[in-house]
Formats: sequence, structure tokens, C-alpha cells
Amino acid sequence: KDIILVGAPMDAGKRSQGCRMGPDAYRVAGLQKALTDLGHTVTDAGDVRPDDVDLSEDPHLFALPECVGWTRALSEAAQNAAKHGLPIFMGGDHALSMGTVAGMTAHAQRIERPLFVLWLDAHSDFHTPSSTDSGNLHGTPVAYFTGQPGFDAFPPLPSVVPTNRVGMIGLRSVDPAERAVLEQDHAMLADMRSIDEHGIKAPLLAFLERVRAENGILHVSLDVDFLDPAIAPAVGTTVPGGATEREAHLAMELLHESGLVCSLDLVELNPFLDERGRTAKLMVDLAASLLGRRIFDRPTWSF
Ligand code: DIR
Ligand code: MN
Ligand code: MN
Ligand code: MN
Repeated sequence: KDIILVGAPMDAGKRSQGCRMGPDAYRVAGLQKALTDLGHTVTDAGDVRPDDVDLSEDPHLFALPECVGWTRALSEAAQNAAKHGLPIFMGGDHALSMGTVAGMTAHAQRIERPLFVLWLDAHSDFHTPSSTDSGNLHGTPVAYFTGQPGFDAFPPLPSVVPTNRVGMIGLRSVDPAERAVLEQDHAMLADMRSIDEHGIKAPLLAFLERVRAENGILHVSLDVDFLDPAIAPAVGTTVPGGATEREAHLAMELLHESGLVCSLDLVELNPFLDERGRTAKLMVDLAASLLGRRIFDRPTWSF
């Protein structure tokens, strides 16, 4: 496969800072080598810069103009990268997914296949600019790309991802306003309770089956806080009770075997909070599993 690494040092999606160091942390942790070792051709396209936008600040939102500038620039970067291979967006905070998913919808339109999005996150990130009480736009990307109201300051989406093409796995922190909408909606939701009861494989395979049935392509958005804070401390919004290392690797291996993944966000890594690169290295290992790293190349134990 041709893989394009796109740095997105976005830190504007929330007040606490440090995610801008994410792309370089992934470089130092050896993301490119981990993927070339699997036989892929990997190009590092460097870091994207936000567009300059002529927009005033909104008192209720943190860094709105900068977030709009990032959305424009990343949408363009995603569309271009997707023409040449599978982009991996090295974040940066989760507000970057407004741009990457917008760009991937344009790509999906171009190749005439529907885009699905898998959101691996403790949070649903389904706030609108008016429902958010933190004012942090990293809590809003899913609402943006599913076409919820209130995003007039942002670029119009090339095409909307309907909520029935969104799967969320790992949920354990959903604010009341998000919950009210999600409960009546058609996104596939697997909270930690479902994972405890059924494992991570059942909901993931059910979602992948839906993608395959509609000949779709799949954008995966991996938030560091999907993982349990005990194994992934380098994130500003830790929530206890997250995915284990083994659940996460299994999910990545199943995603690889599906052959459906077209693009990947690695988001919310804050190297300022890391323990000697531990979280960055785990995220690199997970990306490698998603791109084909496995223990054995033949089935073991069950035949
Ligand atoms: C939180 C942030 N729900 C908010 N969401 C996070 O600010 O409204 N998403 N951290 O990953
Ligand atoms: Mn531009
Ligand atoms: Mn998130
Ligand atoms: Mn999160």
C-alpha cells in the first residue's frame, strides 16, 4: 500500500495545550519505519498549516477562527492525499477530524462509494457550537460531518455522512445534550458496557458488515482516550475504564482484515503528558496492527 503521513499539529480544539507536538512525537516514535517494515511505501508529507480566515472570535467558543482555518486546510490536504494512497493524519486534537472527514467525503464522492466513519473514543464528540458547554470544538466534529445545525462559520461539507454510517466504540463519557440526540438517532453505538458483555469483536464486525454491504469505504478516527488511561496516559481528557491494549489490537487487526479502511486519524496525543513516549509508541503499534502487523501469518489455535 501507499501510505501518506500528514502532520496536523492542531491545538485549537480545546484550551489545554500540547497536542501540537503530536506529529513530531509520532515521527520520533518511528511510525514511518513501523509501516515500511510491513512492506508499505510510506511518504511523510510534512505538517499542514491552517488557512488564514477573516472571521471574528465567538465569545462562547475557543479559537473558532483558527479551527475554521484548520478545517479548510485539512479538508484540502485530505482530498489530495487520498488520491495518492491511504492518509494517516497525525494529530493534533480531535477538532482536526472536521477537516479530514470533510476531505474524505469529497474523495468518496469522487470514487462513487459511500463514506463510513468509525469513532474510537471515550466521548461521542457530538456537540454543536450551541450545545457545547466547554466551548471546546474538539467535542463537535461528529455533529459537523453528520450535518447537525449551527456550523455556519465552517466550510460547507462536500457531502454529509449520515449518522447511520457512523459507528462509535468505546463510549463512556457522553454529555446530556449529546445523549439526548444520540438516543433517538441511528449511529451504531457500542459503549464500554456492550464491550464488557460482548467483547469488542461483535460490535465491530457488525459495523464492518454494514460498510461492506453498501460497498463503502471506512475512515477510522482513533482518539487516545479510547484506551484506558493506565496504558495511555498522554491525553488531556482521560476517562477511566477504557479499552485494554489487547482489545485495541484486536480491533486494529479486524480492521486490517476487513480491507475497508481508507484513512486514519490519530488524535489527542499530548506528548507533554506522556511517560517517555509510552503513549506515542502504543499508538504507533496500533497503527501498525491496522496496517497488517500480526504475530503469525497463519491462523493459530482455531483452524
Ligand atoms: C467534551 C470533550 N465532551 C466537551 N470531548 C472530548 O468538551 O464537550 N472528546 N474530549 O474526545
Ligand atoms: Mn488552502
Ligand atoms: Mn475525541
Ligand atoms: Mn475523547
